[in-house]
Amino acid sequence: MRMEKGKSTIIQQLIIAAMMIILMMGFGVLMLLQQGGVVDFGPAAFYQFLTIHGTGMIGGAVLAATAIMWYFLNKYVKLSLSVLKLNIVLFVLGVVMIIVGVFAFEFSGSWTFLYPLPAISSGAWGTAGALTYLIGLQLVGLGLLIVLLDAGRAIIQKYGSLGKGLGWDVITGKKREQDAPPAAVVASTMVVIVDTAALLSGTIVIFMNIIHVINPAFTFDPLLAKNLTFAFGHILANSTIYMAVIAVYEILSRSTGRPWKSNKAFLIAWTMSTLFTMIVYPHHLLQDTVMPTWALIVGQVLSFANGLPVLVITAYGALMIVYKSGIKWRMGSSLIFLSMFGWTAGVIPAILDSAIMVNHVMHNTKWVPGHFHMYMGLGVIAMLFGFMYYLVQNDQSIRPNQLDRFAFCLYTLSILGVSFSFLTSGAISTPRKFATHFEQWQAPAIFGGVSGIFLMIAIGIFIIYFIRYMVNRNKDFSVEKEIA
Ligand code: HEM
Ligand SMILES: [Cu+2]
Repeated sequence: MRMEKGKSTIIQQLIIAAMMIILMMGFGVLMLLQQGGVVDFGPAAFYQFLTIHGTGMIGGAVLAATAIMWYFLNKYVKLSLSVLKLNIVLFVLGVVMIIVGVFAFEFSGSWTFLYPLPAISSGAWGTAGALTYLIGLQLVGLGLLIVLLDAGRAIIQKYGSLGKGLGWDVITGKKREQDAPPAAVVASTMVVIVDTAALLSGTIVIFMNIIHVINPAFTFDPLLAKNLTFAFGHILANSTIYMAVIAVYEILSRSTGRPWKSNKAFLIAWTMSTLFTMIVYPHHLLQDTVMPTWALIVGQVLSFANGLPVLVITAYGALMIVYKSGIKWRMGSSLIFLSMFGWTAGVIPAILDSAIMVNHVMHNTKWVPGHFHMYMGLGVIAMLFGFMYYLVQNDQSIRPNQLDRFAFCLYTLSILGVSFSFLTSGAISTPRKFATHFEQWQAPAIFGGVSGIFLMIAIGIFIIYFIRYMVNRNKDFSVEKEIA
């Protein structure tokens, strides 16, 4: 049997992403154990861990989510496989530079690299560290940008414009609902739009940082830099869910044999989230009193509504498509269904936090990592491994066994453990990004660290399944060759 075109590249990409994610979890565990007073690497190492963990996790999630988006979008429009491969090369090059920057040259300015921090480290790192880190990050961004531009090109070629990719002609009644673009195309169009904006902001601010590091006499407006940086970081991190959610649409509709219809409500929800995702980033700037008040209010108010339209329409759709469908729950569909729960549950503490009253108390506490670990860890990560199991399930005799089902339960419980550890710490006012904790803050951190170890075991079992599949597949190929 011949492989679908591009599938082995997708698999390579998923393996790189999955390996990165489990490795980065290791740094997460080390941080929690340090905060919990169990181990002590010193504050400098903690901030290196924080930097590599934040960058690596977002990078790994983006890489995996790109694989999901590419795989399904490619069924509707013609994408370039060489561009996808080039992205992997740029990604790996970039990650190597980032690792060198963080561990060899000790850059530890966090994945938010807030200007002018890369240039003023009080001796913690030098020019070399800042430059390798920033250039590495730029390479990773460049890889994603070319994949998105190619996707945008393909969508425009087939549907006429990005607006039509979002189904605007259906919303305005010029086209019938039955002829609306498929859900995968709508979601990809949204991602093309928001992530191109994010990557352009990122590129500008990374370049300005690079010039400033080389020549400190060159300065620029720190407030502008902060706006660009958080537009970049907020949108990029958020968009992982909008890429990965394509797996929900495609896998649930294939597993139930029912189509996922892009009706008007669905299209309107996606257009709203496209807009909101791009304009709510000022919720990261609430402490910058020099920001125009209206921008802060818009960011704050719309944060309530940021992902909500798409979340509601997707959660509702997922329930409806599964209801009385006689679906057979396999690892892929189970993880995908679980991810909907993770995404929904993770948004609740985020919405709480975007209430100004709550934000006054919770801002910069571990409540914040609490909510994003829940929706990334139980949302995006579940979508990613759900996709992985799905990709493999029809291919071979290799079937998930008791161990995989055990891993499914372990994964669910332990990521909840990690998330609740953060939320509890936040509720008792533990600040985030602190290398050491007072004694009364340590217990939740230790609990989270132990949960994180169990989480790594669960993810390890997922990865082992995938590796078993790879080994089997190679065997199959050699058999094929022998026959040929
Ligand atoms: C075993 C699982 C994990 C553990 C134990 C863990 C632990 C941690 C810890 C201790 C921090 C620093 C918290 C602080 O500010 O005090 C952190 C930050 C962070 N984590 Fe995780 N994490 C895990 C999984 C993930 C996943 C799956 C993602 C995303 C896909 C992720 C993304 C991030 C990001 C973006 C930050 C913020 C970095 C920064 O503030 O600069 N983590 N994590
Ligand atoms: Cu944000």
